[in-house]
Amino acid sequence: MRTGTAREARSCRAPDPVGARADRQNFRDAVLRGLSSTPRFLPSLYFYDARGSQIFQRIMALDEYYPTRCEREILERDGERLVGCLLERHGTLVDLGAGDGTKTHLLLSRLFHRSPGLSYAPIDVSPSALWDSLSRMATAFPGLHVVPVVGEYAEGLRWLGAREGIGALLVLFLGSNIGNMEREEARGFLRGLRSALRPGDHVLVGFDLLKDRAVLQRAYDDAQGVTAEFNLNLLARMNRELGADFDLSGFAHRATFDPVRPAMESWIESLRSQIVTVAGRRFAFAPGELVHTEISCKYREGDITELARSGGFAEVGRFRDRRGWFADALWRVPDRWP
Ligand code: AVJ
Repeated sequence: MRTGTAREARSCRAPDPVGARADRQNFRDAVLRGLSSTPRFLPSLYFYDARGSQIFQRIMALDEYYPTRCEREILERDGERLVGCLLERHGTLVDLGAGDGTKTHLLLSRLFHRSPGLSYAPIDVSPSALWDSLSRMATAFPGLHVVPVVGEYAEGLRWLGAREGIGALLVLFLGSNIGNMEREEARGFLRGLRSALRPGDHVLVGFDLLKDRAVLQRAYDDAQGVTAEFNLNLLARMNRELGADFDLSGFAHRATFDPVRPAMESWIESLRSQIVTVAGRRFAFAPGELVHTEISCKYREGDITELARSGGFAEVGRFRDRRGWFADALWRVPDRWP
């Protein structure tokens, strides 16, 4: 994990080579573990290299991919109430999985002139996405105290636990990023988040709500094939970084709906019998074989209530878009727990 200031972010655009080596090592280990498992999987975390982050930007602009626009509608309409806990006081807006930061920009613009000593702490695994949003934020909000953290959520959480002098926290976990975790994993994550926080801190969590399955299917298998490109970029990334020899035309994107979790799931299907070399190891793929790449959970209102309770949070409010397709839940760390 690396941290720095906004000023450094502007002068030092390239990710540090030591961190990059560590990323590559982690990627290699995760890939070899996932491809050696039955059934095979690849962790969705690795979608977000520089290319993947760019493709995800294009996903967010798709007509079919409604979550981004739904959540933006909520942040625009209810922004004032969502950031109320930091208004007129010294505190820190923490962004878990900050991505390109456009949603955060919306919230920061409500806080910047009114909260003296405000800090902004974005945490993201993608150095390129982080540095981009940082330089944009430094330009939009001159003088804003920015503490960027390149790393996974767990590392970011440890950093949170060790903090001093940055006031009350409002932690953003937007975009239904929580949906990438299985239910039990999400519970553990939220418990860990709550234990890194102090009474009076707040979290704002975005949840994609369960809806008509045709709408879901289109959102995860768009007509232009941008989501397919996003998914198959995992193979291209292995070719680029691990000396793999995937022929991308031998694989296809698949999106399925699991009504039990409920969740959308993404897979990479091998279209023929083929042997691929990855980091010097050979892997045989059967025709029709599926590699699991992502789970995107969909939530019922009661699931959100249950997650708040099991995480040890008190729910302050829940905000939905007009169509009721997406919800942002505002939770507070209570004074006493349990
Ligand atoms: C960024 C994890 C919320 O699961 O909807 C978009 C990623 N995958 N299309 C999601 C994604 C396929 C997205 N999250």
